[in-house]
Amino acid sequence: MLHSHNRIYLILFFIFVFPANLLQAAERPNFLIIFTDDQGINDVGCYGSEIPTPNIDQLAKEGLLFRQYYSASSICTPSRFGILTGRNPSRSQDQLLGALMFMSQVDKNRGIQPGETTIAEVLQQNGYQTALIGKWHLGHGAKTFLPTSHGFDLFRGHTGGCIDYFTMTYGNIPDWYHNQRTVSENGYATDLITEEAEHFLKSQQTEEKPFFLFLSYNAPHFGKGWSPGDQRPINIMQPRGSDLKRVGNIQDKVRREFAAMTVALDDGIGRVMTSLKNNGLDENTLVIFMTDHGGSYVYGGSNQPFRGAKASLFEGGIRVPCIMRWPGKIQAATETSEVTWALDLFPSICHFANINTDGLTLDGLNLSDLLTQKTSVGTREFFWQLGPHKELKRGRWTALRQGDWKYIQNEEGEEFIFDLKSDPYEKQNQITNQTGKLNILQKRRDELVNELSSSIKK
Ligand SMILES: [Ca+2]
Repeated sequence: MLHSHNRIYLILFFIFVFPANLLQAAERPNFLIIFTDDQGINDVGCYGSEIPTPNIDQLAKEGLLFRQYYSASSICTPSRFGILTGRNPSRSQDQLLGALMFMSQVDKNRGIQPGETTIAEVLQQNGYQTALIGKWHLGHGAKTFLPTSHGFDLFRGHTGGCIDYFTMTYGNIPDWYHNQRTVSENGYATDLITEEAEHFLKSQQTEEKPFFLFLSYNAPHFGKGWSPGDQRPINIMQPRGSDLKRVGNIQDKVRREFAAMTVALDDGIGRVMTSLKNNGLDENTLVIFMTDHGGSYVYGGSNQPFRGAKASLFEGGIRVPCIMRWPGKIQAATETSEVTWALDLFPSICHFANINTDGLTLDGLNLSDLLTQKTSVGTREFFWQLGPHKELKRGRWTALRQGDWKYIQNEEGEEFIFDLKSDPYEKQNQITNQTGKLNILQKRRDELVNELSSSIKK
């Protein structure tokens, strides 16, 4: 039997010399979220697109492909707020229900506020190394809005909704950051983001901490060039000539340009996955590929056969491609039609990182059993809201999915009810023959609007 002093020394040894969190650190997984911009469900090869995306398709061959996965919004800023906070964007302090505009004076004072808790912050506090590479779009006026103020050890990328792919400026304003400072870079934005990710992954070989990398490509979103004649920024497609040749079979000019920007993105994803493997990290990393919302037809995207697009709440705006890959944990080459959304990532990641989320108000579910054992997540209820946006001439939308039923009210006040089980492409509006259902869903929508806005953190 140990002498009581010895026993105390032994206990102290285990607490201080052999800390439990070091043991856990070796076992805890890394997380890599590959987040693309305005890439619709018909803009990914393995979902049926004519655009070749062999590297994204490879993720599906090695992982789980989601058929009913939703983004938190059909617009960039609220979608990003949702995925990073695990909370419905309607709960955001600044009511981030539309796109933050880089040139707007009002939006210099709006963004993700210091009181909001991000997944990066929680992981950082629990011993993870955290990085955001690429697009932010959650605030750009003050340091308090930058990723480094919201849990990211490293930020390399841009704060606005898009960038000139060749000059790393928004129009003619520099918007390429290294942490809290703008830096000048030459190259092609998609490649710079890829190279930065490769650099980060290489550094992880010798890093004791597990990592969380939010790899947020701006592609295949249009670029923001500068019109010298008008002296103002303009939206332009920015493919490279060499990439255009690879998709020369696509007849429509804008679609071809979008496809060229998409193949460059897919190359980048391939390089990042190679880097993950070459650095011996891929077995212990959960890789999540998804897009921020549906594509815009004006700029070459496609959500066929689903109805609607970016900035609408029909399925085409919010039902997005999503693939998760984790060798040995998630079965390869599988699919699921379980109804899930971006807000499920926060609690799922915390589960795998062994972090307690008690005390946080989260709007998603832990998907760990679905991922590793294909357990059903049951019936879900999702609510989306888009705010009016004068500059972009957009109005307010709300939508509610309850089980297979979906209610939508669009910016003109028109209402729709669809049974997604029999009508996933939202062709049969059942507003006249489902009046009972209409009343239930309208009432629940009203409740959620009030409940979520009253829960805003002050
Ligand atoms: Ca977007």
